[in-house]
Amino acid sequence: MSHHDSLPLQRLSSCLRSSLAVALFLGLWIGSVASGAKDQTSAQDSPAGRPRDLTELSLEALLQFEITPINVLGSHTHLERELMVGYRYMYMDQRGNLDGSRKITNAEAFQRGYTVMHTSMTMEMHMVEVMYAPRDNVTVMAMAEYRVISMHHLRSNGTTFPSESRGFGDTTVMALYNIFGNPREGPHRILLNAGLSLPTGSIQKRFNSPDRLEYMMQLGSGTYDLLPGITYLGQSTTWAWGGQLIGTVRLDENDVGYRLGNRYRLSAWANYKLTESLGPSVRLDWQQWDNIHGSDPQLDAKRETNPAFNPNKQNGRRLDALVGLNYYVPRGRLKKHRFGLEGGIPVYESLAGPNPKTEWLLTLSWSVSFGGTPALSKAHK
Ligand SMILES: [Cu+2]
Repeated sequence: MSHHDSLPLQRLSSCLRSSLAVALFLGLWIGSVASGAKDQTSAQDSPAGRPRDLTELSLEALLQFEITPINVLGSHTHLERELMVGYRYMYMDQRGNLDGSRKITNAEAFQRGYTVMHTSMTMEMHMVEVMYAPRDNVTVMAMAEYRVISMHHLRSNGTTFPSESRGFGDTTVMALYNIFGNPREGPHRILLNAGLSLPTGSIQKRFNSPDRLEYMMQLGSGTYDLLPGITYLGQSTTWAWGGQLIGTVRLDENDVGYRLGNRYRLSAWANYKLTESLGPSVRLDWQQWDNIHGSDPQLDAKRETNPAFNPNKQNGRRLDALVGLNYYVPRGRLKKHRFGLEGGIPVYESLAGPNPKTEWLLTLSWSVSFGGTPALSKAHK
């Protein structure tokens, strides 16, 4: 009785929705590439109408094509008076279960006395981001997110059932301070990230039942969380690389009676500027998170039915390897638009469990910047 046979309609519809999102995104992307190419011959002049040396133009474009690893929060800054608006879509697919770093079958889990197992879980996140730089060395940002999480379950008696949770997640605000290096020239820069996560996501979600959903189906932490971090950025005319260490530190216990474990994330990336606007990327992303302190009293009765209800079985760590493609539109009607695509798989994962194992993840992003002062105006004049 494979879970792949259960609920084909739900699986199909979720599959269709993701394919649609991907198709829409690729359409936008190809459209912008085409319109960029069309404008290429007609737009060699600078905004001031002053003809400019081609090599200088492409150097400016290369410097402007600041690579932004699309799934690393607060990993780029903007120049003075530049505003950025962006949208990101993330899809994460989880299938089967891990106990530690070992795969565990449903039959094994049932033998241990559990009565319900998760057979698959998907998470979709829609993230809207706004960034603004009051000065070259300070950028502030805010991000809101909407999550759709769905799960499939198998009972020890062979029956299956789905559950779903959707709604706004927590909201993040962050200030980024450039503490070392020149934001207009590089090549080496260090940023301090000072972030705060606001508890806008529900921690009391239910689905077709008076019973509250498990911890991993809740949409927020229920607490104010600090996001302290440090980011290193390196850049040459053909490469951009960097690393970021960021934590999520929970400040208090939430109203339900628990505090999510702290999270730590270490990311390192490299991005090659293939042309003045196209850059493939590679990234390694390490994440680890602690157990829950306290518990949701409404979930305690189910601790023995499934590990997802047990606050002491929520910690884990994971190393994802990701590849991506970034496209920056240097001129034309879609000037200053960026498109990004990044996908990856965990190369290592260990979970207190059994709990759902991550199979793959995919992020699509779009952003556009407005205003700001030209990159060369201060540095070269
Ligand atoms: Cu930005």
